[in-house]
Parts: sequence; structure tokens; C-alpha cells
Amino acid sequence: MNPETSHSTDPSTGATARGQQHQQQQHEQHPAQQQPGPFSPNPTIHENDLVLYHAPNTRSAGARILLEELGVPYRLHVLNMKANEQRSPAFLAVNPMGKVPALVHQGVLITEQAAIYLYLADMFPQAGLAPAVNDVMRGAYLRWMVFYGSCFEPALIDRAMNREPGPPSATPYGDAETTIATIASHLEKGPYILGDRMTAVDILWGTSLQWVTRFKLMTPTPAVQAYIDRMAERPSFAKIRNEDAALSAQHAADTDPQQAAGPASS
Ligand SMILES: N[C@@H](CCC(=O)N[C@@H](CS)C(=O)NCC(=O)O)C(=O)O
Repeated sequence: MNPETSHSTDPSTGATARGQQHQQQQHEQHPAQQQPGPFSPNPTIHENDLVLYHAPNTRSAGARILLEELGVPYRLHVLNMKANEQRSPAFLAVNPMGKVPALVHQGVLITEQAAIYLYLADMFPQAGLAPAVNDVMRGAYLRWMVFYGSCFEPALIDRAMNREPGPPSATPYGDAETTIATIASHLEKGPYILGDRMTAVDILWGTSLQWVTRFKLMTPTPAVQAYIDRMAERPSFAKIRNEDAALSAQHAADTDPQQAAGPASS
């Protein structure tokens, strides 16, 4: 699997109107990168690049969707988690946590979904996906961005792993039921987290609610399901979903070609 594409539309070629020329140069200069193989940093990355480290169907899909919505050119560095590339020394040198999403902008590493969303939506304000610093809705935007990682996800994972969180007064999220009810009742107001305005925080919640309900970590209320569906219908969601499906199939073929080819005929 070629680990590098430039703002890809077609993950097998990485070609887009925006990235095509750049991509073509990459192909010409580094044909060896077309071959399947372990993660290796791309020597063509320049220090002012915006690079997203991504694995298909993971939390980094949301960061890709946000980049699509922002219309920002970026390089995509794909990791094959089926081959455990996120634990390779080369990637650990980028992000010692061995996790995606990881974003590198002009040589600076940004990790943690909420930080990436906040950073990108502020860095590229022309798309209008973040309330301004002096907008009162900024407070609500920050609240829900941080609530996700500090309350919601830990609550759901603790519950799914049967980990006893302890008394609510000693638990950062209180208890899982209250945490889930808090976001679910907020979404009754809809259509978006900030009301009528779709912002970057909706991409975080749209992608996350999709996977937590798919993995049955939470039962969606009708309002939550309607919100998931509303976000999933966006062209950016559909585009990344399709590209991730292709990447994932490619990774399966690269990692276990026999299984990907199906049963042998006699
Ligand atoms: N705290 C991180 C969590 C990132 C995370 O857990 N990513 C998963 C993919 S969904 C990962 O990289 N897992 C690979 C591994 O741990 O080996 C964030 O909010 O971005």
C-alpha cells in the first residue's frame, strides 16, 4: 500500500484536482512507495506540509472528514493497522503514543482528536466551522469538544470493559448514564450541537456516535439516530467512508493476500 497520498479522492492513486499535480510528482520521484510494505516516513514531506497520519475506519476518519469540509490540501499518510504499522519504530518516532489521528503541521505534532479539530477549524477559519474567540457560542463549542474526550468516551469504554469507575463524586465523568443522557438530551434540540449551525464539533460527534452505536456501546435515542444519519449523509462523510473501505480492503490484501483472495477453487 502506498502510504502517502495527497488529499486523495481515489486511495489507490491519491488523485484529486487539488492534489493531482503534487501526487504525480511523488509518483515520478518515488515509484518504490507504490509497493506494499512497512510504514516508512516519506522523505518528500516538507516542513511546511500538513500531514495527517490515518488508518481506515478509525478515529482519524473524522479528521479526514474535517479536512474535506475545510477544503484544505493535505498529505495523507496511511498506516496499515492490520500489519501493526502504528507500533513501528518509524511511526512511534512521529507519535510516541502509536495512535491516530496524528497531524503534523509545519513540523509541529498535534495529537488527540479534539485538539486536532480545534486546531484545524481555527487555522482555516474561511470555512466557518468554528465560532470566533469572541463569539459566545465559542463556550458551548469548547464544552462539547472537551466533553467528548474527558467524559463521554471514558464513560463508554469503562462501561464496555466492565471497569468499575467508582463513586460518581470521585469519577471525572460522574456516571455513564448521566454522561450519555447529557449529550442525548442536548441533541434533542438539534439539528446540530450549536443549534442551527454545523461546526467542527459536529464532525467529532457525528463520526463518534456512529461507531459507538455500531459497536453497541450505546443505544441511540431517536434524536441521536437522526443526528447520526444527518451527519452521515454529508458528501464528506460518504467520500471518506468509501475511501476507507477501499483502503481497508487493500490492507487486508497486503496483510493476508490468501484470505483476501477468498477460498481457492479446485
Ligand atoms: N486519545 C486519542 C485516541 C486515539 C486512538 O485510540 N486511536 C486508535 C484508533 S481509533 C489507535 O490509534 N489505535 C492503535 C493502537 O492503539 O494500537 C484521541 O482522542 O485521538
